[in-house]
Amino acid sequence: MTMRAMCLNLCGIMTVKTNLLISIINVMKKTMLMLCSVAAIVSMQSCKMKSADSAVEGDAAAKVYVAPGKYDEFYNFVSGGFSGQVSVYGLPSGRLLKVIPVFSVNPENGYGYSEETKAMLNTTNGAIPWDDQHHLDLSQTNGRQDGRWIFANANNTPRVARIDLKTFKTSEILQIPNSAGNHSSPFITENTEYVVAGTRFSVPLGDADVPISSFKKNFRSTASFISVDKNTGHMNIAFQIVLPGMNLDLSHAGKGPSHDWFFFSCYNTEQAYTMLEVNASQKDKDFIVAVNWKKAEEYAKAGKGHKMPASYAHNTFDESTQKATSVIEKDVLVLDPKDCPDMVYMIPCPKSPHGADVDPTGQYIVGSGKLAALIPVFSFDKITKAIQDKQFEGNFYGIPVIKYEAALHGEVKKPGLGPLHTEFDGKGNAYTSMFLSSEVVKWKLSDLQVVDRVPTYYSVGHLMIPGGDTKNPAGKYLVAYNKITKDRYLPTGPELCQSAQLYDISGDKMKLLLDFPTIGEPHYAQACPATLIKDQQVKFYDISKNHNEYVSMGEKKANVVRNGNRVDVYMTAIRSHLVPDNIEGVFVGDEVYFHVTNLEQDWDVPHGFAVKNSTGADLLIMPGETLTMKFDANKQGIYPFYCTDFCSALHQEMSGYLRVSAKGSNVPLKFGSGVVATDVAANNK
Ligand code: RUQ
Ligand code: CUA
Repeated sequence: MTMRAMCLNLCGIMTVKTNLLISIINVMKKTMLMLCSVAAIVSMQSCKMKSADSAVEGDAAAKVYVAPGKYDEFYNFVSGGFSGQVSVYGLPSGRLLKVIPVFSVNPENGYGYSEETKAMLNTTNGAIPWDDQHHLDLSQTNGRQDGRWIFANANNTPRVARIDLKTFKTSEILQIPNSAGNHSSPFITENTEYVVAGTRFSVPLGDADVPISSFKKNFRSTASFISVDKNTGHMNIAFQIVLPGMNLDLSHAGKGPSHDWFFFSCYNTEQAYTMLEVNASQKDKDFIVAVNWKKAEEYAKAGKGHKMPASYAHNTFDESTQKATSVIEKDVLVLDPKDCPDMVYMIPCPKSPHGADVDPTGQYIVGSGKLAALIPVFSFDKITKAIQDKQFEGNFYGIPVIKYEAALHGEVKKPGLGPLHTEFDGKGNAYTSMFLSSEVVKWKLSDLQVVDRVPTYYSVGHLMIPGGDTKNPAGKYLVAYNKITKDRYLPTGPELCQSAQLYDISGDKMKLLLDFPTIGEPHYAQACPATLIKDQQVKFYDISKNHNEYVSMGEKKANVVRNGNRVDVYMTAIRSHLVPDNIEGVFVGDEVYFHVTNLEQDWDVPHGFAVKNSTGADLLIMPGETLTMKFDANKQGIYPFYCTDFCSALHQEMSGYLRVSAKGSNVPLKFGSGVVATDVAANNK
């Protein structure tokens, strides 16, 4: 495609692809008077983009080449957006290593289907098989990544998950009450003291039934602070701060000097509840909400909050019983800024800010106003001083509003269009994604001058530098996560892939190295040196510590037990057979529970398990683990079952038969295998 054709196409996409773009441009037209025609500038900027080929230099291939058998330098954890999962890539190769099921069921391994994992997806509205997963944050100690856990948010049905990086499994999911659209989440404090969860959609507290038009009076946003147990990682909502009705968008914790603070961006301070694309873009400035969580902690301890009845699910996976349980929590401690002076301040921020990002020193807070023509950078020292000197310009529902100029370090002028997110390299540079002008812009924190810009293909959302939101970024690479790929990949029907782009940021100029497609829609991501994680992996579960109530400790323990119309099959799997492999005496109307224990004690020897016509999903059982599939015997017949994971040369032989007979027939309950010949009577003695 010629350069010109590509630009025309791209400009076409920018006008046709989403209404969002058009409405953003419309709002910008109104607000950015100095730009004679924003649309023209968008197309100008787009057309300035180099073609893909010329943007890649000759040595790019060598820089991303990881030789066969060699490891990548970084793990890259990428949010799945509407896939509800988290995917793991190696950097710099961009190779997909794993998809971790978090908020969506995963038939591949039975997550959300097996009896052991079903409870992970429980909510106060029953089991929910899906969510919209946007942001991730790796646990930290002293502001540095510690490789223990990664936290993930669910937007739609507000939840926060903790994934254990020893097993790459979801260990805990906590639902958030008094919230909707859990978007400014799951950002963490420097020592993982807290994970936050802020509402994007304000709602009435306590699920009250009120007219939508009573938004101003009845709707509230909340910022929940979830404490994380230092040793176990166990989460609990420590307190929830009630804020005015508006949309909390994103957040980041302070660090170093700003350690005690959390910064949330918000939009819709107009408090619109209809036609937000117009009505929530009226004001020139919204806010960065600065929350002193240390103070909040003290107020909570001093009894300044009140316990409010609430109902939310708290799901944990117990490694020893290998089973998830779901508990419904009954209340939440609520703090109102009215009763807690000096806990919350508002900082005016142009215009409908999206990202709220804190630099590695903890001194600078960057608000990315997606409709603003500049990037405001606030200084923590100045914020502190402004609070001391009471340099306020009024209040918002009683919360003091600091004067913009008093908090401002300075503005990055003409950075590009549609700033969304900022990360840092630890060398004094910031990198901001520009959604509308499709580029990454590098600027200096000291003098706020733009020093470099590179195109993205296309419409970058989040960007990420390994450790780029911590005290010590690795700073070698930057990854842009793009919303639109258009002509970059082989077409795949109406939906084209979304993708990540890897840039080398080790020199003065950013260099594009690699494109790689992603699972679902990528939003925020995290990356850390592989050395932090790779040597702590659980290789298999010690079978002697398997306390699953349906474990079979060896083939001799295999069994089939009937209780009314429930039939429990205690089954074992080891290369290359299942015990028992013949089961008879099951009748139409029975509920059969296959409890399959993988007896292997070796790394990377899972066995799979599937039954013909099962309406559930595959089980993928790790060595030393027990998983359970419920099978409804609906129709008479012979049902083969087999191992689905090619585990040995005799994998194809790893199979068996279940016989389902008509109700009322007199087929005795019987099971066995060529390895262990037994029957129910012998086994139950
Ligand atoms: S948001 S770009 Cu959750 Cu910025 Cu995705
Ligand atoms: Cu076990 Cu194939």
